[in-house]
Amino acid sequence: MKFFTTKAFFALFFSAVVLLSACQPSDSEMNKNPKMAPSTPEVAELTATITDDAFVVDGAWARVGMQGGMSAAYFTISNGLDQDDVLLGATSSVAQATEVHETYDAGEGMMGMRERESLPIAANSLTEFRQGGLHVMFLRLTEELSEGDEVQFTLEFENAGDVTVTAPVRMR
Ligand SMILES: [Cu+2]
Repeated sequence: MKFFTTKAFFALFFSAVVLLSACQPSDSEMNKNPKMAPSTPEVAELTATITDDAFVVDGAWARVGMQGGMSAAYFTISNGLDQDDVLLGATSSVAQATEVHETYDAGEGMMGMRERESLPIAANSLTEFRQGGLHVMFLRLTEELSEGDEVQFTLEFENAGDVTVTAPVRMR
């Protein structure tokens, strides 16, 4: 299930307009207890599984973007520890600003996105950053991101500390 049509999705990333229309509201972005029977299509599409006793960021990729423009990175946070954590922020050298964003239903068929300065990561949970949901946003790219490039960014967690992620750049 795709949350955006291709056209709307490109509008999100190549337009300065943050709000856009004709998108379906975002469902749950945190999929807790994925070992249980999936209750939504989003959970059913999850390919990552929780690794016991490990804290892993997996499956990362980033969207192509023009210098001065925007891009975003997607990945899955697998917290197989028995300890809750908190994502406090993200940094990178490819953009003048790197932020943790969530997509939200702004009402009247509009979708918006906004920064999450503190995102709880529950013990024994999978948190999927995906198109139309949570993402790491690169604002004002300092270089062009082309297909085949790799982007590095660092996620800052309260307990897990800094986790540096390498993400291949793709169109979609
Ligand atoms: Cu964003």
